Amino acid sequence: MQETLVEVSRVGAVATLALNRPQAMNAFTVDLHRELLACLNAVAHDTSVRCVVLTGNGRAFCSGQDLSDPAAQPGGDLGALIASHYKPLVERIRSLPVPVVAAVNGVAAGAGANLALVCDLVIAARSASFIQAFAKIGLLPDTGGTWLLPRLVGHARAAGLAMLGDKLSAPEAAAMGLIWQCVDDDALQDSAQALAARLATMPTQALVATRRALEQAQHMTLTEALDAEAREQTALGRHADFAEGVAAFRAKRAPVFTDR
Ligand code: T3D
Repeated sequence: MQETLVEVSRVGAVATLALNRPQAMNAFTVDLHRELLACLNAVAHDTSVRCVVLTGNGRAFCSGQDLSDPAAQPGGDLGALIASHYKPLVERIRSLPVPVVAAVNGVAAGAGANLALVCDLVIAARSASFIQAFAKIGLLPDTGGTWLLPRLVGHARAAGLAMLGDKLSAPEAAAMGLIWQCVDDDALQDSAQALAARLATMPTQALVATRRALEQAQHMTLTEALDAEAREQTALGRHADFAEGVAAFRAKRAPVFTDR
């Protein structure tokens, strides 16, 4: 029987996708890429899903590209592998119509580190770590690393992390603002589920518009960003969730958001 490379589970409106190649520290093969993308597409189209948690089975979150995979051997066309698998994966996560929480349960190395960092909120176990392992094998950060790192922690730290490839502990990552939160190991999955359940009750389209606006504002002037905020706000102002938010505020009750 074919091994399930991504385990999918559901609690309420939260779908959890767990990378499931623990024997290889959840390293990416072409098959894992295909299965993860299919799962992300499925949750994107399932309107009952309002938040996604991405995590790993076993002691790693993800160790990046599987270095024994025939598709990634020295001399091969690594750019083609990125174009056909890593780029679509990152773009799928960043365009998902619901927020995505990375629950980093162990080491996140190479593309695995940037897979986590591309998610909306990253929560990590205290014993987890982040390694921009690329330079150690003669590569540069991919899977969005060159774009993400300076935006998250500034140029000096981005260059240090990317060029040295040292292991950064989860507490250090939280302290430097690379990730949202670090929690005790045995609290990770419950904390990630609680965070996701909270996001699932929130106005989904506003959260996704926030992701989009934060990203787009990076290459805008302040005036352009103000205009973009006005455009997004005009659209959100016409959604049922805004009406519900205001009605709930006025009635001093909890809102029930339904737009997705
Ligand atoms: O196509 C392209 O290449 C372009 C795209 C590149 C994207 C990338 O992600 S490049 C970066 C690739 N990843 C790495 O370089 C990380 C390699 N792994 C490590 O540095 C270490 O394994 C870890 C720091 C992740 C964990 O270290 P440790 O000491 O906890 O465990 P370990 O003993 O090294 O690994 C445990 C097993 O997992 C081991 O297998 P074995 O000996 O028990 O049979 C090891 O070979 C395997 N493993 C870990 N990472 C990978 C892997 N096997 C294949 N590929 C891996 N990336």
